[in-house]
Amino acid sequence: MSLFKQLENIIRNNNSFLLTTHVNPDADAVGSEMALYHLLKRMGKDAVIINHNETPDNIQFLDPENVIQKFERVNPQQIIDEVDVIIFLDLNQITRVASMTEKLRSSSKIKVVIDHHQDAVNFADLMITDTNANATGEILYNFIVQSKLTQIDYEIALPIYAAIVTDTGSFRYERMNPNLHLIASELLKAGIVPHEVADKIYDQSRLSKIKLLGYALSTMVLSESGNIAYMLITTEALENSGAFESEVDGFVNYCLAIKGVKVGMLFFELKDGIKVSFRSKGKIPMNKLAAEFDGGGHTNAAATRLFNVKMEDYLKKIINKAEEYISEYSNK
Ligand SMILES: [Mn+2]
Repeated sequence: MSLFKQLENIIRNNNSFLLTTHVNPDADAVGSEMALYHLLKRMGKDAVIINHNETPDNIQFLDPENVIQKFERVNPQQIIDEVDVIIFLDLNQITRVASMTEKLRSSSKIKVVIDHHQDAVNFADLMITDTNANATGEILYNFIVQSKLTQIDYEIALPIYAAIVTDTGSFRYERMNPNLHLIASELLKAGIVPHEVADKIYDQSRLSKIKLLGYALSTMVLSESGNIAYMLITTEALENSGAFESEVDGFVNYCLAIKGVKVGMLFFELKDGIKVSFRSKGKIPMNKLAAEFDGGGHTNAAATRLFNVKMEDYLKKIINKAEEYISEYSNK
């Protein structure tokens, strides 16, 4: 039986669902949750969404009725005990749910993963992991169309469109394919207005974030080879700017805007360790580079979070490792 058919059966044969996604949720994470939530509600099912984090301001429009709840504010054990199925979206390792990991791991409820990242760890009863998909929202679109469980109307098109736009860097990353533009076309026919969505997601920044971006850009360094550009944000710089930690997402992409640069990195110092974001052009596998330092992700975008370490102990190590990956994979 196909994976979609198995998912359809799980949905049809059960009544209550808990949806969740990864730490620091993006528009693909929240959009996928909301699209599936609407589908389940229309089928008369009970559905709750619980995330480790609050939804970022710029994608709150995907959840206008505030159905997404924050883990630390609810009684998670009670909710987990009451549902039939737990569906994990846009993640393929259970630890990505952060504070919710142990409670969800120890639950004996039916578990489903719908995701598009590489290096999946099988922890669910049904793993729908398609690394060719540009976004988890794209997988859900195909599932809804094929299963015919509901219509792709504006309410469902909006979160799916937001998911696809952000996970493709506005339709320009490497995995883009003709079919995704056909999907986008269908979403536009359902009433999506691209400039309105783009304005909400990208052009509602706070001044403090843009100022911090300015600072981050001013720290940018090119490695000796010219292959790597990286930026550094210290906790002090973050505090001085008044920006939020989550607002740093996406800064790393500016590293790739420099001619000749193949790998971009952002070193972000946090109170209890560091976060490193990796971006690459071509086939240089950032997921593998990140995995050398306990992280993961996609070929062209990955990240790691290291606790209780100092930036200066890792900066050189990570840059050297990145140079090795560049020489190994550049001509592949
Ligand atoms: Mn995604």
